[in-house]
Amino acid sequence: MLESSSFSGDPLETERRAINASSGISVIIPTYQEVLNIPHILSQLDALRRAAALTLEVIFVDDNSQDGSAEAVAAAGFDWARMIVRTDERGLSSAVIAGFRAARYPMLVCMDCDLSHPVQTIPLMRLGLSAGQEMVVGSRYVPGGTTDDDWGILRWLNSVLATVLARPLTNVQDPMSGFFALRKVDFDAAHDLNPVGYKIALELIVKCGFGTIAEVPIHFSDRVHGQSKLSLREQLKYLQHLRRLYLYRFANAMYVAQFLVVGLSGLVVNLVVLSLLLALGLPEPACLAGGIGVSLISNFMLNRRFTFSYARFGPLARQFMGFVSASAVGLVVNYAVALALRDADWNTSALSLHIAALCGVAAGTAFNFLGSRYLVFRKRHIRR
Ligand SMILES: Nc1nc2c(ncn2[C@@H]2O[C@H](COP(=O)(O)OP(=O)(O)O)[C@@H](O)[C@H]2O)c(=O)[nH]1
Ligand SMILES: [Mg+2]
Repeated sequence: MLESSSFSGDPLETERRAINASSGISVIIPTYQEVLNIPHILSQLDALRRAAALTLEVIFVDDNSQDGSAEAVAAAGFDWARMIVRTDERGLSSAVIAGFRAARYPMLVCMDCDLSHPVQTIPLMRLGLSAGQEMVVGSRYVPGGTTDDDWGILRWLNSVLATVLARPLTNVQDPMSGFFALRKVDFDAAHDLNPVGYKIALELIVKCGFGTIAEVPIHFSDRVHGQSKLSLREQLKYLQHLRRLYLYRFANAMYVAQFLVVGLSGLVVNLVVLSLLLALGLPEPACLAGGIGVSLISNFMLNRRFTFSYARFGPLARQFMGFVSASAVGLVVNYAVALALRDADWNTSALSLHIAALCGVAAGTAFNFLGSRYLVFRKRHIRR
């Protein structure tokens, strides 16, 4: 699973990034109400530290659990283990980021406190980084990786679905893993980290732009003590997180895709309103105008709220006038392109007018999109 690669170029840069068999390791463990697990994970790490002669620090980042966790770390009496207790912030990803910032060694490891991640894998992760990998992920889904047997079908489906949705962002088989290692220098250089959500590995994979990521198989054990904090709410937040990462990675393609989906919804709104007004017995021209008017408004609102959500605090009236103008010009472009193509000297066939109309729609939509993206909802208009 480990593919070796080496860094080229600047020798200073190579030295800065070097990880070797004696590099110190900072293990970051986010915790919330894990008092029962803390003594166990510390004794596992202590055994590993002695057996593999590791230079190691362990930083628990706890969100004020007030269940005796801080006392449990102190009672263990290890000078290489400490706990940061946060009272001003909550959340798994932001806890990991805080721990990574506080770390003092060149190699960072993140793991759960619930004993589901095998500590013996840590030296292998260091080997991966020293061989030139930029990140090493402890993976359940590469050959040799396993989970405890009692995963129900729902839990399994949930995990597979979450992983499949992340596939366009990364080839890593288990980007949902909470067990991974990377260099401190790479973490320090990462921009725009968004500390929302549960999937900090995926966030780092996308935002650090890693080219070489290795996966080492792990056996993932179910937690024995305490409860999982992965709630339905966190899982819904994951969809939001994914949308942000897609926007980050594929910005313009995402704007186009969302704009087209909104356009299709406008088509449905238009036809529904048209039918309703007809059923109310209004004259046909009024029904047509009603359908167009309501779909224009719904398209505007949806584009403002979702497609170009960065602009949702901008001036509403001005944006609406701009959107109506861009749509009107789009209509003219649509009509002009369709007419021009119809008049062009093709070998006339029955379909040609339809094809001309479709090309008109495509040109009008493209025009609408560009007008919306770069004029109506342009970024520099935003004032929060
Ligand atoms: N600091 C902090 N740690 C958290 C929070 N939520 C979960 N954790 C810790 O993050 C790790 C992963 O959470 P866990 O409940 O095991 O999630 P699961 O493995 O997906 O079931 C555990 O060590 C938790 O104690 C949080 O809000 N703040
Ligand atoms: Mg866990």
